[in-house]
Amino acid sequence: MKTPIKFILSFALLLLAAADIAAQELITNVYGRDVQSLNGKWDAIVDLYDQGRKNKIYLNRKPEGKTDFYEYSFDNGLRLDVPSDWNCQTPELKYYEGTVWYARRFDAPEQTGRRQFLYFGAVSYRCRVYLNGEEIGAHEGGFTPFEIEVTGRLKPEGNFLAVEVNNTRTTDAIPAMAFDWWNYGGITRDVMLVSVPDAFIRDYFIRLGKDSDDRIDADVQLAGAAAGTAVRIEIPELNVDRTVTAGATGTASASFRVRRLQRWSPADPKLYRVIVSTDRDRVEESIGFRNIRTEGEEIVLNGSPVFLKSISFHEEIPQRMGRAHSEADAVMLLSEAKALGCNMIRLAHYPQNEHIVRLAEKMGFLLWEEIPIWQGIDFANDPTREKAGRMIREMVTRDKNRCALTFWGVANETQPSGPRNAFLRHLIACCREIDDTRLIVAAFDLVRFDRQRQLFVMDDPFIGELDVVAINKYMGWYHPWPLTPDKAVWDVARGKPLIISEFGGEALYGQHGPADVASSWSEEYQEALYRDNLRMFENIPNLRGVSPWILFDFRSPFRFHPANQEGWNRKGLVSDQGYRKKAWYLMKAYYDKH
Ligand code: GCB
Repeated sequence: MKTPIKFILSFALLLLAAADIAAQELITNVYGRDVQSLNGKWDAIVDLYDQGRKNKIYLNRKPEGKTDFYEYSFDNGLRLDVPSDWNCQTPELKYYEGTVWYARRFDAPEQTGRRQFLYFGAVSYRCRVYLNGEEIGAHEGGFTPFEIEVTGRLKPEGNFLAVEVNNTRTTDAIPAMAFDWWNYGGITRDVMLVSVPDAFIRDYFIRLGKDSDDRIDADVQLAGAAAGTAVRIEIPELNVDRTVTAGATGTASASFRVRRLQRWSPADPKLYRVIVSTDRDRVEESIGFRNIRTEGEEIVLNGSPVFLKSISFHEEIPQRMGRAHSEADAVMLLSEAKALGCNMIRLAHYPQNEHIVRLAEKMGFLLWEEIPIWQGIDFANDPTREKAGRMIREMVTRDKNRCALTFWGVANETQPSGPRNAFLRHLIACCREIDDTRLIVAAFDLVRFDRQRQLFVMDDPFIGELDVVAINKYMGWYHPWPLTPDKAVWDVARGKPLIISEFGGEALYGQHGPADVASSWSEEYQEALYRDNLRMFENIPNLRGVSPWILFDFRSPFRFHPANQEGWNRKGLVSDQGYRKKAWYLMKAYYDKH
């Protein structure tokens, strides 16, 4: 027993050190750049005992002399789709947690005066990247993008790219050892070779000024460009055509008033064509403009209070038992949320792919995005805190131009403690450093029933640090009702807006039984539970949104019940096969009324 544990730990430590060499800066809007897709079939080797690195299989050697041989080859073996998880691709890998090597060849016609970056939308959970036999970078965190510059390292033909992917759960990871979703491993999002001019537009943040309905603030960051470079910002439909000059650090900023701005909202998700250019580079995309703020207990969108009709889903296509990764997958998930009558999605419990975020914005969903600070995180561990900070910065950097993004979520169900508070404060600071326009939220589960006062209350002082407080509360499922739902009054986070960020219970689609017996796992029980909770919500004075848990049944390894769960969390309003349960109709009616 001793050796494998020691081995796993030292491997984890090595990977941790490797995480530091990951490229931290991201090129904004890679989908709007000159890219070569590296998606498709990759060769793969399953490396159960982590021997591949020691044996340098990333060199991809072939025997030359008569006495040569190598105990590996990427040719004629396992082939895996990229992007995708490995679990859904072969039965042998369904439960696999460990290392898989991915490799492919690609050509990269020579380009002069340009820089090239390998872009990975996400690799779950950690990886090292090798190009033409050399290690060029590493990354930790399964849900955020990273890039590695490869300028000068590419050959016109036959580049060999190998990625060592590992999804072993460790106590210092985020998420950590146990979490209520499937630990999919693999290169789960798009891979691209991005080409930009040697002086290029690395980043920009263009948004409606905080508390203004007609001032646009724009910050542009150039790379490799001389001070004094002119940066042009155009929004043709608003007659905006501004030129500003970059300073010594390559930063150019402008604030300007616009007239007759049509602000983005769920009812009218208006996006404008925005062009940022220099004499050397040009990027174009669609950006929307809106205001979001809180005012006492209200959440105010474009000057009017809004009630959030939200739903959560995992980045998973249940019918395929695999990670969602394509635009078509995004259409499937978001259409079902639209059908329910939602105006918001809580992307659970980690940043989901850009196809989902961008399509959600076009379809008119407000978004809550969070990193997987999900129970069991080692808050006292400094490297874990640094890691979480990097992760949340990668999330905010990627999505800061999406006006649909309303909430940065910093935690889900954490217990008060000094280290927890310091950790979460660090995350809030990381968000605000990049973007101080969004609302900061965290979901708590500490609400308890105070028998003396006959009220639901919460004691966590951390709520003082948040713009909006969110509560996960499973009345009728994990918590028996202490009184009838119509008498359940809440006194939680008064003075701030409150969202019920999770509630619900399990039901097996097609199973019918008594509405008052939880163990019937029936649609009737789930429906009654929803009815009771919706009744209780009427007694939460500062309630400004609800987000049932969850849209679809989802895969979860610790849902052991052989008949009713079979490895699925059955709290979905829609079954794994896409059928709506009774509670779906109740929720739909509630949303139609609000
Ligand atoms: C929670 C978690 C969520 C779980 C859910 C459940 O409180 O935030 O990730 O899936 O409960 O079904 O137990």
